[in-house]
Amino acid sequence: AAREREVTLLDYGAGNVRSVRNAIKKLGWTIKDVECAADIANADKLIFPGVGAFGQAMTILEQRGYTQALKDYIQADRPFFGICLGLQLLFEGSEENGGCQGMGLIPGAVTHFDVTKGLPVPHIGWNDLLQKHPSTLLSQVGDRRVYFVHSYHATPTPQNSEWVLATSEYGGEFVAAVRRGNVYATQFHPEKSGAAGLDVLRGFLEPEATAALPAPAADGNGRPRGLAKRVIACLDVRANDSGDLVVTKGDQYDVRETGSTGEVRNLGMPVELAGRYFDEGADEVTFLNITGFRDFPLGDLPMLEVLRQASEGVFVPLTVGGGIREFTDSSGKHYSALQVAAEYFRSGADKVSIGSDAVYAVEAYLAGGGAKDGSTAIEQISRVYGAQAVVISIDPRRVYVAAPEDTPHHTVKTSKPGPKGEQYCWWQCTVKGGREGRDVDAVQLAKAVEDLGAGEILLNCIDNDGVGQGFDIELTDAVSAAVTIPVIASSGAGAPEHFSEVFHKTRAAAALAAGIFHRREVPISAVKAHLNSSGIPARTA
Ligand code: 1PR
Repeated sequence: AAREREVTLLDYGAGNVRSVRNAIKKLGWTIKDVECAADIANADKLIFPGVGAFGQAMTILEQRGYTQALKDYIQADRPFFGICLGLQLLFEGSEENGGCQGMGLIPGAVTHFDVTKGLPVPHIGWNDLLQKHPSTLLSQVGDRRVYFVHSYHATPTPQNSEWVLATSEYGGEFVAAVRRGNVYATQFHPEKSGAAGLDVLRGFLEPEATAALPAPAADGNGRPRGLAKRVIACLDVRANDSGDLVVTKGDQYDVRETGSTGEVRNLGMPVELAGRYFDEGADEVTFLNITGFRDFPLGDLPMLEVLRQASEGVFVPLTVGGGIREFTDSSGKHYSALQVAAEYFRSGADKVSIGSDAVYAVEAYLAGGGAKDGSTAIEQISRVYGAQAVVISIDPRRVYVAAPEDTPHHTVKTSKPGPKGEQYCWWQCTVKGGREGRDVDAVQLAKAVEDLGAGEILLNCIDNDGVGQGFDIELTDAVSAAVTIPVIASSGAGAPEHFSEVFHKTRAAAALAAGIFHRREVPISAVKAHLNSSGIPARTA
């Protein structure tokens, strides 16, 4: 017999389900892993977090003999909770991977978001739920948003209406949660949806203790609705001169104190700060291992440990960057970029961010006339973990020219003329933490990495970093208008107004800041309140 407070987890090894495990543990439950089809049949409660691509997931389930066991379990109305792909697989089929069959339990097909509607795809971030019925699963969520990350979605139809528990809006209505009897599934990630998400998981695990409240009114008390613009807290991490990993912060990428000591600035401990930002309402937390370009990250066990510890208590998405590239260590052992990334995912990262290596990959891509051979880190990680798991961090620096003809690069007419009165500028990509400029511009890089399979762009700006005078609007506008994938504006936030400015004037989907949060100059809640009062949707709970 199953032990009390034990839930069975179907992890078919295609991606990171560490955060689901952490969330279950946080609620005081233990996990039994499915090792054979009989474990599915014998489960009291089964959680199925789908990760990776649709076709690959179906193939693995088939090979292990799980498909029939799952169908039988669900058709017998036993307690089941599918997450993300774990919802999509219940439908008849998906357009993903050129078309594949699903389990066929719910009528309808899973399709790609329509990119012609001008919305960034993947759909990443915190969105509102439109609850169709009262339920123990969702009613505790109330009016709070939940976290989505996906490029494909199911659509509510008259044929599947008996299943649809909640929908969400993104260029049209899509299925956010389904339910029939004891069978539930959500397109969103409860394990990444903060306190609201933990309430959803509790609603599944402990339905007897959870009341089905009436669905909240859809007007949200008049606040702006829909996909929230994300506010991300960033922790630049490196070893200080005594070898401890600390959160540091530079001005224009210089992280050392001025004056005779020249020490690496220390703004706190990474795990502690990540926990603080989760409590204060950050929509995501990003760790950048800023010396990763020279140190081998798998040799950097403290960073993996930071991630493990942070992910135990932080239930919003975690991104980690720095040193994601192939590497041969001193003993001659070779690691692919995919292996390095896999280690970060296993330790609790939801996304990895690639900096220098993306610039080299794009140089080769441009030299080859845009040919793709699948060998770059971006392609490899995107293929296995999905585009949404691959963020490209760009470190550009402004270069002034008198006229567009003076450079082959993408220029804009700038409102901030250069030192010699130059009217135009472009943004040069750099590698190694800004130490070396390359012959690639930020717009070129963004388009190329999108084509190579990246899911998101973290757009820093060396000139504005740490200056506190606002984001580089011209840069953010140029890059976010050039790609479909979401762009995170970064560098220069000094006040809540800088966030509303970048969202009003550009297509940025998120904005990231470091210094103002570390120094407690502006609370995250003040940024969110300001955004909402400016008519920009922001998640406040
Ligand atoms: O090249 O793949 O090993 O990745 C290295 C990563 O480390 C890149 O993502 C790169 O941006 C980052 N990095 C390298 N050196 C520095 C540095 O500061 N010396 N930090 C660095 C980048 C920029 C932002 C910062 C924002 C907001 N820091 O992360 O947090 O500018 O700051 P603000 O709000 O205080 O203005 P690879």
